[in-house]
Amino acid sequence: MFMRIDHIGIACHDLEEKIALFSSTFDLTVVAREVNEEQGVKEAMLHVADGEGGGSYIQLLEPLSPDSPVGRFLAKRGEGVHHVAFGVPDVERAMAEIGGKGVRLLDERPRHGSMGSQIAFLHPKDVGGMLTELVQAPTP
Ligand code: V0V
Ligand code: CO
Repeated sequence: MFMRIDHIGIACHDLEEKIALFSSTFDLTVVAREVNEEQGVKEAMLHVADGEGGGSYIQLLEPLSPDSPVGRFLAKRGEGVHHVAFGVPDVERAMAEIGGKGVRLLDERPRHGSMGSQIAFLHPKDVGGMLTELVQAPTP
């Protein structure tokens, strides 16, 4: 079902500060930036490696408002790992398969994600406390 870990999402208060930290500590390069109003985030993707069907990344996330998924997470838990995203060949098929096992889907249909991807989230309470994202990269 999964081709690779697409990205690890890190919640932070100050995107520019954390870009500087991750680039200098791990020698990573920012390959994309986006403001995603629907998800309530300003985000940056730092390239880690290339894998089957696409790359793997660290995704740094700053909330657009306190009343957003990442804003609420920061208030409750502080900065740190927010979600794990898996690359899948077909996000709708993965949603149907995983949803069929009783895991709650947080999205009824795929949403727009970073770098032109299609994404959907699974409820952390049904996956051992890990907020899980499914990512279908755009066809090249
Ligand atoms: C909340 N909980 C988490 C969590 N966020 N557990 C693990 N990891 C997280 N990130 C726990 C929380 O502690 C509560 O447990 C429970 O889930 C309900 O959370 P809540 O406090 O009521 O918080 P809400 O209202 O924010 O809801 C949480 C969910 C929400 C996960 C449902 O954040 C959501 O829909 N997330 C999906 C969208 C998203 O995260 N977008 C931002 C990334 P207790 O305290 O009751 O035990 S955007 C992105 O990744 C993009 C664009 C991309 O990759 O391209
Ligand atoms: Co993500």
